[in-house]
Amino acid sequence: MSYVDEVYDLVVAKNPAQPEFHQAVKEVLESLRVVIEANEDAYRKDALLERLVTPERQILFRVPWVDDKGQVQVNNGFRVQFNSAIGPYKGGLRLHPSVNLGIIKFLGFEQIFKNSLTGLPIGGGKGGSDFDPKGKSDREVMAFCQSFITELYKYIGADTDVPAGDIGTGAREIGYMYGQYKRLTGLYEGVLTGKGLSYGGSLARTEATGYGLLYLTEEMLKCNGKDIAGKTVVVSGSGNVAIYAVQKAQQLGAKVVTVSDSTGWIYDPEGIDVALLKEVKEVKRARLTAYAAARPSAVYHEKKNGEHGVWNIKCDVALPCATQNELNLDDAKALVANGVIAVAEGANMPTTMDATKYLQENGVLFCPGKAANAGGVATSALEMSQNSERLSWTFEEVDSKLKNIMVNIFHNLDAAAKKYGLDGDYVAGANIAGFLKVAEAMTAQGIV
Ligand code: NDP
Ligand code: 2IT
Repeated sequence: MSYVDEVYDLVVAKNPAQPEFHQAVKEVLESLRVVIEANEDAYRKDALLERLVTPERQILFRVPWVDDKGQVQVNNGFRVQFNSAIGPYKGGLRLHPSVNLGIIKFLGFEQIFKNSLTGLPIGGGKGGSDFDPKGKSDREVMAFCQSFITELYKYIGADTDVPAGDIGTGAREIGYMYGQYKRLTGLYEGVLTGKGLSYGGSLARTEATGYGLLYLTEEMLKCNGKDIAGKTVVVSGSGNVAIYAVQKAQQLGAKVVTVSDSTGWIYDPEGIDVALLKEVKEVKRARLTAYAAARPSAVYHEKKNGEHGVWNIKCDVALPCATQNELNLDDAKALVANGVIAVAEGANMPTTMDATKYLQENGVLFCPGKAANAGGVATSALEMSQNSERLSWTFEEVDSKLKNIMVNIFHNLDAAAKKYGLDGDYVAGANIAGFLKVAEAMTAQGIV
């Protein structure tokens, strides 16, 4: 049996009931096959793949907090410190009821390659909790965040592990966590990114993932003789990534006609009104029904079971920006039937493996999340640099560095795909380019 298949079987056997983790590992290992097989004996002797798929450390903890009725609530807390070969662990904290160890491991595993692709010195990690911030008061969210950090602070630090936002963790949560970390340690250091601008945050970090997604998409289209201007775009999600993807797509001359949340989706043929979307989502923390109520051109659709509405709308470019496995084979068929030319993932692993294959086989330009959404973590690394030198850069400075990073990522994965005879397979290109740097660092550092 080939080394790649052996290691995949081992992952499934050793990590039962973690389907998302298996999926992430399978996708990466499948595309590394050509690289591994060229050097199989050396990699096998060093157990390089076994070490790559096994987190360096996993921290699982209890998070007790008191709700507004005086009732004690208990959540599960997680931090998976996956790989520190090329830098301190770096990756977000997800707060969502669906969070479990397998979800955090899939995200942490993806993060290793994503962070490598940025070209910046950051290792891979991820964390979070099954706490649901939705419908909670600010005081309840603060109580949870303080309890979460009261345990996690022992394991993180500006030079060891630097968490940030993800689903359910935005500026409010990062603020409460930072305050508690500072109180417990007495340190004013860049231990978290996505901080507010008044206490060490970076300009353009809020916008970075969505903007970066569009910078990369623009470059991918350009290198294939196409232009983002004038294109019709469908976006899923209406959180941090989606909002700034919509904004940048419009700035680049595209028309975005959809957004969604977990209960429904909007079709707005006039183009999404970003100011209204921000008011509804960032200020009022309301549902998309509030957007539809304020916008005559918008039609709201309640989400029906198993149906992912936005992918049935005719478009040129599709940008899934909500969550994992939100674009399946039926959705891919609908997109292809409607003439889609490009799909780029703002979310982590939003496209199922069979859907990815279908899109690629039908000539759709497809860029995976570990490359397309790397602008968020890249700008987090720029926030770490600013914190270290105790300076703040201008919006234009950060934004132009972000754009350079995204353009470079595209060219690196394109070149890696070509080098291994997989021209146009950007999934393989991203996995190979991300892997090679980490593998070289792991090999150089010996058996650790
Ligand atoms: P937010 O919490 O700001 O927004 C998430 C959006 O996705 C919301 O519209 C939410 O709807 C929807 N959503 C979340 N879970 C589900 C679900 N299970 N089913 C349907 N819809 C869902 O998160 P972000 O925008 O930060 O993150 C979105 C994606 O991008 C995630 O995959 C994340 O890992 C990834 N990402 C984020 C980065 C960042 O910098 N923030 C960087 C790189 C990747 P509702 O509000 O109704 O729950
Ligand atoms: O998935 C991701 O890359 C993020 N949620 C951002 C991580 C970070 O450290 O900014």
